[in-house]
Amino acid sequence: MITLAPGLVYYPDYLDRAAQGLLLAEIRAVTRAAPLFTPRMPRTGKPFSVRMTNCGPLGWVSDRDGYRYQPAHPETGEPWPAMPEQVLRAWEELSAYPHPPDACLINFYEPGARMGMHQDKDEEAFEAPVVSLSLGDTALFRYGGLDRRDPTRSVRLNSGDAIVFGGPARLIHHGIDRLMAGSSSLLPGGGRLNLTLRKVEKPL
Ligand code: MD3
Ligand code: FE
Repeated sequence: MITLAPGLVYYPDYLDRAAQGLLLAEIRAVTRAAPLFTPRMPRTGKPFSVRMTNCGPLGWVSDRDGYRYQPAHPETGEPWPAMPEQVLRAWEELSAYPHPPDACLINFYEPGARMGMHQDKDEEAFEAPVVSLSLGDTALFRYGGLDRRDPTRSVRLNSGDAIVFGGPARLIHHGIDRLMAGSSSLLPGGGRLNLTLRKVEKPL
C-alpha cells in the first residue's frame, strides 16, 4: 500500500488476475438484474458519458431532479441486487470501518468516457471512507484538495487496483480524465469498470 496523502491510500494490484475475473463475473450478474443506465445532470438533463448501476441496499442516481440515493433501479423499479461476496470482503479488508457498506456504485466507462472533477457529498456518514476498485482499461485519475482551486495530482488506476479515501481525504475533489485504450484485456470490448463502496446512512 502507498499513502498518497493523509487519508488517501492506494493499493496497486490489490486483486490478482484470477480475482479480477471472479469480480467481473459477479458484476455481470449484477448488471443482468440491474441494467446499466445513463445518468443525467440535474436541471439540464445532459447525459453523463459514464453509464452506471448499483448493488446493495441503496444506489446512487442522478436525473433532472438531482443526485440522491434510492433503494430501487430508476428504470426497472426493482430493488438493487445484493452486494457480491468479494465486494463485501474488500470493504472488510480495506475500510477499517466497523459497519458494512450500504451502497456500491458501479461506473462503466467506454473508451472516450470521462468524469469531471467533483466531490462525493451525497452521503450522511462522512466518517466512513469510500473504497474504489478498478477493472479493465487503465484510467488517468485526478485528485485535488478540499477547495476546488487546490492543485491536483494524477494517478493511473490499473485493473485490480484499490484506492481508499477516508478521514481528511473523504471530501477531496476528484475525477477521471481519460482511459488508456487497449491497456487491459479483462473486458473483451475494452472500457473500464469502477466500483465505489460506501456507507451512506448514519449507523444506528
Ligand atoms: C475521492 N468515481 O463514482 S473512483 C464516483 O473511477 C467517482 O469511477 C471515479 O468519483 C471512478 O464518485 C473515481 C475514486 C474515488 C471514488 C470515491 C471518492 C475517489 C474518491 C470519494 C471521495 C474522495
Ligand atoms: Fe466521486
